[in-house]
Amino acid sequence: MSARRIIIDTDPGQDDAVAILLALASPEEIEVLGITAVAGNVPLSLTAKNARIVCELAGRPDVKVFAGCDRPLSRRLVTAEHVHGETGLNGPKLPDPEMPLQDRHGVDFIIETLRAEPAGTVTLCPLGPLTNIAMAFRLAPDIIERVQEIVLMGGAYFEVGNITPAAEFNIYVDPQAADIVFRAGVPITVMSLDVTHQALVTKERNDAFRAIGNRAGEAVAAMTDFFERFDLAKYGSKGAPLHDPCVTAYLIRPELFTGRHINVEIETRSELTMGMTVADWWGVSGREPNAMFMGTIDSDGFFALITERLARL
Ligand SMILES: [Ca+2]
Repeated sequence: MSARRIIIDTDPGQDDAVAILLALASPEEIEVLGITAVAGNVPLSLTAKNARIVCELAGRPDVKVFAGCDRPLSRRLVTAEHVHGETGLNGPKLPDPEMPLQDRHGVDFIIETLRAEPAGTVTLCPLGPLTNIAMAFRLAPDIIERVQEIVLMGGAYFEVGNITPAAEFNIYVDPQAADIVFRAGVPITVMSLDVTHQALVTKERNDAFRAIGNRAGEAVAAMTDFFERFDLAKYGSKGAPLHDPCVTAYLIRPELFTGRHINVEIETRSELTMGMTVADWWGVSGREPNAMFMGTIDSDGFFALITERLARL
Protein backbone atom coordinates (compact mmCIF):
# COMPACT_ATOMS: atom_id res chain seq x y z
CA MET A 1 0.00 0.00 0.00
CA SER A 2 1.34 3.44 -0.85
CA ALA A 3 1.52 6.21 1.74
CA ARG A 4 -1.53 8.38 2.38
CA ARG A 5 -0.80 11.90 1.11
CA ILE A 6 -1.98 14.47 3.63
CA ILE A 7 -2.11 18.13 4.55
CA ILE A 8 -2.01 18.70 8.31
CA ASP A 9 -4.02 21.76 9.39
CA THR A 10 -3.05 22.57 12.94
CA ASP A 11 -2.91 24.91 15.95
CA PRO A 12 0.01 23.49 18.00
CA GLY A 13 -0.62 22.74 20.95
CA GLN A 14 1.26 19.91 22.63
CA ASP A 15 -1.10 17.23 21.34
CA ASP A 16 -0.87 18.65 17.81
CA ALA A 17 2.90 18.35 18.17
CA VAL A 18 2.65 14.64 18.97
CA ALA A 19 0.27 14.14 16.03
CA ILE A 20 2.78 15.81 13.68
CA LEU A 21 5.74 13.87 15.10
CA LEU A 22 3.82 10.61 14.62
CA ALA A 23 3.10 11.48 10.98
CA LEU A 24 6.69 12.52 10.22
CA ALA A 25 7.99 9.35 11.88
CA SER A 26 5.79 7.17 9.65
CA PRO A 27 6.85 7.76 6.01
CA GLU A 28 5.72 4.29 4.92
CA GLU A 29 2.12 5.12 5.77
CA ILE A 30 1.98 8.93 5.59
CA GLU A 31 3.42 11.53 3.21
CA VAL A 32 3.03 15.05 4.60
CA LEU A 33 2.56 17.40 1.61
CA GLY A 34 2.53 20.45 3.84
CA ILE A 35 1.39 21.86 7.15
CA THR A 36 -1.02 24.78 7.42
CA ALA A 37 -1.28 26.68 10.69
CA VAL A 38 -4.51 28.18 12.00
CA ALA A 39 -5.43 30.30 15.00
CA GLY A 40 -6.82 28.19 17.83
CA ASN A 41 -5.07 27.03 20.99
CA VAL A 42 -2.91 30.16 20.68
CA PRO A 43 -2.83 32.97 18.07
CA LEU A 44 -1.63 32.31 14.52
CA SER A 45 1.83 33.84 14.96
CA LEU A 46 2.53 31.20 17.62
CA THR A 47 0.90 28.22 15.87
CA ALA A 48 2.88 28.99 12.68
CA LYS A 49 6.05 29.12 14.76
CA ASN A 50 5.23 26.02 16.82
CA ALA A 51 4.54 23.93 13.72
CA ARG A 52 8.08 24.68 12.54
CA ILE A 53 9.57 23.96 15.98
CA VAL A 54 7.95 20.52 15.77
CA CYS A 55 9.22 19.84 12.23
CA GLU A 56 12.74 20.68 13.36
CA LEU A 57 12.33 18.44 16.43
CA ALA A 58 11.47 15.65 13.98
CA GLY A 59 14.60 16.45 11.95
CA ARG A 60 12.43 17.57 9.01
CA PRO A 61 13.18 21.26 8.29
CA ASP A 62 12.27 20.50 4.66
CA VAL A 63 8.54 20.28 5.43
CA LYS A 64 6.62 23.26 4.05
CA VAL A 65 4.74 25.20 6.74
CA PHE A 66 2.20 27.88 5.80
CA ALA A 67 0.30 30.42 7.91
CA GLY A 68 -3.44 30.34 7.30
CA CYS A 69 -6.33 32.25 8.87
CA ASP A 70 -5.70 34.34 11.96
CA ARG A 71 -9.31 34.36 13.17
CA PRO A 72 -12.56 32.43 12.79
CA LEU A 73 -14.88 33.16 9.83
CA SER A 74 -17.25 35.36 11.82
CA ARG A 75 -16.64 35.01 15.55
CA ARG A 76 -14.05 36.49 17.88
CA LEU A 77 -11.05 34.17 18.41
CA VAL A 78 -11.13 32.12 21.62
CA THR A 79 -7.78 30.63 22.66
CA ALA A 80 -6.73 28.04 25.27
CA GLU A 81 -3.58 29.25 27.01
CA HIS A 82 -5.16 27.96 30.23
CA VAL A 83 -4.57 24.44 28.88
CA HIS A 84 -1.47 24.72 26.70
CA GLY A 85 0.49 27.56 28.33
CA GLU A 86 1.21 31.00 26.86
CA THR A 87 3.33 29.68 23.97
CA GLY A 88 1.07 26.72 23.16
CA LEU A 89 4.02 24.36 23.54
CA ASN A 90 4.89 24.92 27.19
CA GLY A 91 6.76 22.06 28.85
CA PRO A 92 9.96 21.24 26.94
CA LYS A 93 12.67 23.80 26.19
CA LEU A 94 12.83 23.87 22.40
CA PRO A 95 14.82 26.32 20.24
CA ASP A 96 13.15 28.89 17.99
CA PRO A 97 12.85 27.52 14.43
CA GLU A 98 15.42 28.31 11.77
CA MET A 99 13.37 26.93 8.88
CA PRO A 100 11.34 29.59 7.06
CA LEU A 101 7.61 30.07 7.02
CA GLN A 102 6.41 29.74 3.40
CA ASP A 103 5.26 32.94 1.69
CA ARG A 104 1.98 31.58 0.38
CA HIS A 105 -1.17 31.72 2.49
CA GLY A 106 -2.17 28.36 3.96
CA VAL A 107 -5.59 28.48 2.32
CA ASP A 108 -3.99 29.05 -1.10
CA PHE A 109 -1.70 26.08 -0.48
CA ILE A 110 -4.69 23.85 0.29
CA ILE A 111 -6.51 25.01 -2.86
CA GLU A 112 -3.49 24.76 -5.17
CA THR A 113 -2.48 21.34 -3.85
CA LEU A 114 -5.95 19.86 -4.30
CA ARG A 115 -6.12 21.27 -7.85
CA ALA A 116 -2.63 20.06 -8.77
CA GLU A 117 -2.79 16.51 -7.39
CA PRO A 118 -4.94 13.77 -8.92
CA ALA A 119 -8.52 13.88 -7.61
CA GLY A 120 -9.12 11.63 -4.62
CA THR A 121 -5.46 11.36 -3.57
CA VAL A 122 -5.15 14.06 -0.88
CA THR A 123 -6.50 13.70 2.68
CA LEU A 124 -7.00 16.72 4.92
CA CYS A 125 -6.14 16.30 8.61
CA PRO A 126 -7.50 19.21 10.66
CA LEU A 127 -6.28 19.27 14.26
CA GLY A 128 -7.69 22.69 15.18
CA PRO A 129 -10.61 24.97 14.31
CA LEU A 130 -11.84 24.32 10.74
CA THR A 131 -11.35 27.90 9.50
CA ASN A 132 -8.69 27.18 6.84
CA ILE A 133 -10.59 24.23 5.39
CA ALA A 134 -13.91 26.09 5.26
CA MET A 135 -12.26 29.15 3.70
CA ALA A 136 -10.66 26.96 1.01
CA PHE A 137 -14.01 25.30 0.26
CA ARG A 138 -15.72 28.69 0.11
CA LEU A 139 -13.13 30.28 -2.20
CA ALA A 140 -12.69 27.20 -4.43
CA PRO A 141 -15.74 24.91 -4.37
CA ASP A 142 -14.20 22.89 -7.22
CA ILE A 143 -11.70 21.36 -4.78
CA ILE A 144 -14.36 19.79 -2.55
CA GLU A 145 -14.95 16.74 -4.74
CA ARG A 146 -11.18 16.27 -5.12
CA VAL A 147 -10.62 15.63 -1.39
CA GLN A 148 -10.05 11.94 -0.62
CA GLU A 149 -11.14 12.20 3.02
CA ILE A 150 -11.12 14.55 5.98
CA VAL A 151 -9.87 12.97 9.21
CA LEU A 152 -10.31 15.50 11.99
CA MET A 153 -10.14 15.91 15.74
CA GLY A 154 -13.20 17.68 17.04
CA GLY A 155 -16.63 17.36 18.53
CA ALA A 156 -18.14 15.01 21.06
CA TYR A 157 -21.38 13.20 21.74
CA PHE A 158 -21.29 11.20 25.00
CA GLU A 159 -18.51 13.40 26.44
CA VAL A 160 -20.41 16.56 25.42
CA GLY A 161 -18.07 19.57 25.91
CA ASN A 162 -14.64 20.63 27.14
CA ILE A 163 -14.68 24.41 26.49
CA THR A 164 -18.38 24.95 27.24
CA PRO A 165 -20.79 22.45 28.79
CA ALA A 166 -22.02 21.64 25.26
CA ALA A 167 -19.08 22.09 22.89
CA GLU A 168 -15.62 20.73 22.14
CA PHE A 169 -12.93 23.41 21.67
CA ASN A 170 -12.05 23.04 17.94
CA ILE A 171 -15.68 23.16 16.82
CA TYR A 172 -16.63 25.86 19.33
CA VAL A 173 -13.93 28.26 18.14
CA ASP A 174 -15.31 28.33 14.58
CA PRO A 175 -18.74 26.68 14.38
CA GLN A 176 -19.54 28.39 11.06
CA ALA A 177 -16.45 26.79 9.53
CA ALA A 178 -17.35 23.40 11.00
CA ASP A 179 -20.85 23.71 9.58
CA ILE A 180 -19.43 24.33 6.08
CA VAL A 181 -17.09 21.34 6.37
CA PHE A 182 -19.70 18.91 7.72
CA ARG A 183 -22.15 19.91 4.96
CA ALA A 184 -19.58 19.69 2.16
CA GLY A 185 -20.27 16.08 1.22
CA VAL A 186 -16.65 14.95 1.68
CA PRO A 187 -16.08 11.64 3.52
CA ILE A 188 -15.32 12.69 7.12
CA THR A 189 -13.84 10.68 9.97
CA VAL A 190 -14.25 12.33 13.36
CA MET A 191 -12.00 11.73 16.35
CA SER A 192 -14.29 13.09 19.04
CA LEU A 193 -13.75 13.56 22.75
CA ASP A 194 -15.58 10.25 23.13
CA VAL A 195 -12.43 8.65 21.69
CA THR A 196 -9.74 11.01 22.94
CA HIS A 197 -10.93 10.87 26.55
CA GLN A 198 -10.04 7.17 26.42
CA ALA A 199 -6.49 8.01 25.23
CA LEU A 200 -5.07 9.00 28.61
CA VAL A 201 -1.39 9.63 29.29
CA THR A 202 -0.94 7.61 32.46
CA LYS A 203 2.28 7.76 34.44
CA GLU A 204 3.42 4.49 32.80
CA ARG A 205 2.81 5.85 29.31
CA ASN A 206 4.58 9.12 30.14
CA ASP A 207 7.52 7.13 31.52
CA ALA A 208 7.61 5.11 28.29
CA PHE A 209 7.96 8.33 26.23
CA ARG A 210 10.85 9.47 28.41
CA ALA A 211 12.49 6.04 28.30
CA ILE A 212 12.78 6.25 24.48
CA GLY A 213 15.88 8.28 25.19
CA ASN A 214 15.88 10.60 22.17
CA ARG A 215 15.02 14.33 21.87
CA ALA A 216 11.50 13.66 20.60
CA GLY A 217 10.68 11.25 23.43
CA GLU A 218 12.05 13.64 26.04
CA ALA A 219 10.09 16.59 24.55
CA VAL A 220 6.83 14.64 24.35
CA ALA A 221 7.23 13.50 27.97
CA ALA A 222 7.78 17.12 29.02
CA MET A 223 4.74 18.26 27.00
CA THR A 224 2.45 15.68 28.53
CA ASP A 225 3.83 16.48 32.00
CA PHE A 226 2.78 20.08 31.41
CA PHE A 227 -0.83 19.71 30.33
CA GLU A 228 -1.43 16.85 32.71
CA ARG A 229 -1.44 19.32 35.61
CA PHE A 230 -4.46 21.08 34.11
CA ASP A 231 -6.33 18.01 32.94
CA LEU A 232 -5.91 16.04 36.15
CA ALA A 233 -7.43 18.89 38.11
CA LYS A 234 -10.25 19.21 35.57
CA TYR A 235 -11.19 15.61 34.91
CA GLY A 236 -9.87 13.87 38.01
CA SER A 237 -8.90 10.99 35.73
CA LYS A 238 -5.76 8.90 35.74
CA GLY A 239 -4.05 10.91 33.00
CA ALA A 240 -4.51 13.69 30.46
CA PRO A 241 -6.18 12.92 27.11
CA LEU A 242 -3.91 12.98 24.05
CA HIS A 243 -6.41 14.26 21.48
CA ASP A 244 -4.85 15.06 18.10
CA PRO A 245 -2.56 12.04 17.56
CA CYS A 246 -5.74 9.98 17.17
CA VAL A 247 -5.98 11.52 13.68
CA THR A 248 -2.55 10.46 12.48
CA ALA A 249 -2.72 7.12 14.34
CA TYR A 250 -5.92 6.37 12.42
CA LEU A 251 -4.07 6.79 9.10
CA ILE A 252 -1.49 4.24 10.22
CA ARG A 253 -3.67 1.77 12.18
CA PRO A 254 -7.38 2.34 11.45
CA GLU A 255 -8.20 -0.92 13.23
CA LEU A 256 -7.41 0.78 16.57
CA PHE A 257 -10.73 2.65 16.30
CA THR A 258 -14.43 1.81 15.97
CA GLY A 259 -17.36 4.09 15.34
CA ARG A 260 -20.61 4.61 13.49
CA HIS A 261 -21.44 6.24 10.17
CA ILE A 262 -24.01 8.79 11.27
CA ASN A 263 -25.41 12.26 10.68
CA VAL A 264 -23.56 15.08 12.45
CA GLU A 265 -24.76 18.69 12.39
CA ILE A 266 -23.23 21.75 14.02
CA GLU A 267 -25.07 24.19 16.27
CA THR A 268 -24.38 27.70 14.93
CA ARG A 269 -27.22 29.78 16.39
CA SER A 270 -27.77 29.17 20.10
CA GLU A 271 -25.15 30.86 22.31
CA LEU A 272 -25.94 28.30 25.04
CA THR A 273 -24.96 25.30 22.91
CA MET A 274 -22.83 27.06 20.23
CA GLY A 275 -20.51 24.62 18.44
CA MET A 276 -22.20 21.50 19.74
CA THR A 277 -21.78 18.50 17.41
CA VAL A 278 -25.33 17.16 17.23
CA ALA A 279 -24.40 13.56 16.47
CA ASP A 280 -27.27 11.20 15.65
CA TRP A 281 -25.61 8.23 17.36
CA TRP A 282 -28.92 6.39 17.80
CA GLY A 283 -30.19 7.11 14.26
CA VAL A 284 -33.33 8.89 15.39
CA SER A 285 -33.35 11.90 13.03
CA GLY A 286 -33.74 10.28 9.63
CA ARG A 287 -31.03 12.67 8.38
CA GLU A 288 -28.48 11.34 5.90
CA PRO A 289 -25.19 10.06 7.46
CA ASN A 290 -22.29 12.41 6.67
CA ALA A 291 -19.52 11.33 9.05
CA MET A 292 -17.77 8.30 10.50
CA PHE A 293 -18.00 9.27 14.16
CA MET A 294 -15.50 7.32 16.24
CA GLY A 295 -16.44 6.06 19.69
CA THR A 296 -13.76 3.62 20.87
CA ILE A 297 -9.98 3.32 20.75
CA ASP A 298 -7.56 0.53 21.66
CA SER A 299 -5.60 2.89 23.89
CA ASP A 300 -2.79 0.42 24.68
CA GLY A 301 -2.27 -0.13 20.94
CA PHE A 302 -2.39 3.63 20.35
CA PHE A 303 0.31 4.45 22.91
CA ALA A 304 2.45 1.51 21.80
CA LEU A 305 2.31 2.87 18.24
CA ILE A 306 3.30 6.41 19.29
CA THR A 307 6.15 5.18 21.45
CA GLU A 308 7.45 2.85 18.72
CA ARG A 309 7.36 5.60 16.10
CA LEU A 310 8.85 8.38 18.26
CA ALA A 311 11.84 6.08 18.81
CA ARG A 312 12.60 6.38 15.07
CA LEU A 313 13.13 10.14 15.27
CA1 LIG B 1 -5.11 21.02 18.03
